[in-house]
Amino acid sequence: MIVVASDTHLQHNPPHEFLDGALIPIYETPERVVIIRGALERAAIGPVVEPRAFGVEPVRTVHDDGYLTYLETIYDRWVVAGGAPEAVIPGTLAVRWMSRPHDHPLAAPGYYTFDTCAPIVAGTYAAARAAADVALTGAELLLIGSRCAYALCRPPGHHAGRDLCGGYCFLNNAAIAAAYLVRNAPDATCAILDIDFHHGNGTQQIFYERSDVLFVSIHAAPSYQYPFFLGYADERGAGAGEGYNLNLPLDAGVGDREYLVALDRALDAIAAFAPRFLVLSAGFDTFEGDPVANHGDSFALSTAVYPEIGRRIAALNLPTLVVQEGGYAIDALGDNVVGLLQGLEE
Ligand code: SP5
Ligand code: ZN
Repeated sequence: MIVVASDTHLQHNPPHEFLDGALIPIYETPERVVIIRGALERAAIGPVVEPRAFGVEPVRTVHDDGYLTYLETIYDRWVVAGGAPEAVIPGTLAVRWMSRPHDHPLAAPGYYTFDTCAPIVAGTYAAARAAADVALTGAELLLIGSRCAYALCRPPGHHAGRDLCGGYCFLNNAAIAAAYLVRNAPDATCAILDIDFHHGNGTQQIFYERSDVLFVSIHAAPSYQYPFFLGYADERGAGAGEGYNLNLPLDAGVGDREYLVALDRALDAIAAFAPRFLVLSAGFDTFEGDPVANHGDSFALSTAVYPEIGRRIAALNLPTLVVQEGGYAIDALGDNVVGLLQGLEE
């Protein structure tokens, strides 16, 4: 399986995030990619190729222009205006129903951000664009006939909406890849299966009114878990997209067996849609020891389940792009990623 990866992610290395009222060392670290690459190498999964530079045009099909300009320019403007040089983290969040756009460097972060867990540093935009290029390069591989590719994206993407960052995400890599696939293959459709522990609220928002991209997400129920405000089962899509959004929220503590039952439901829905392509938003924070999920309400998946998840997804027999999302249990992350990819290849 071809792996696409870039070192540009190293430029995104904020020192902290503001989580549940505390300023803490950020969980989403460059080390995650180092760990994954080491494990891929030991397992002889590869070759590893560099992304091609696609330019901003395919990113603009998913994200708002004002938002992209914001991401590219805010760090310098923020520092000049007196913001903390460690990272841009908004002190005011614009509740959209009672807010108007605002371009002041200390106000714009609150307009374009939905939480305090997406700190921006000088290299964030370059890293996010490189991650989008990694996903697009993987998409290109499917277009030329590859059955499966792994896009080692960092920063992750599935929480990023059309004009919002949050949850460590700035550009929605999976959405950008899916949009590229359906635009560049005649009459193509694409399913996105999101198996990150957290609901892919950004991806859902981006495709909510579209019928050419089916979004299916298995995640911790928003009734008790981040991102809280979306991810319920009754969100089924709207307008032309009605019926093309499927949320499968799960209780805290689910183990391998219950998870695989939900996975089979997701796969049945995807099989019924019969898409031309599959994009897998692959988060590994479903693992039992994940520190971001763990509040007593994490899932309890074992390392042994990831190959089985891969095998069941592979049984769909669809050209599949695996896009890296979350996963913060550093000691197990490499094995879990390798397990999923090996299962997909069987
Ligand atoms: C891509 C991705 O996985 N983003 C996740 C961002 C989650 N951020 C907030 C999660 C809050 C969960 N509880 C904190 C528990 C600390 N031990
Ligand atoms: Zn997650």
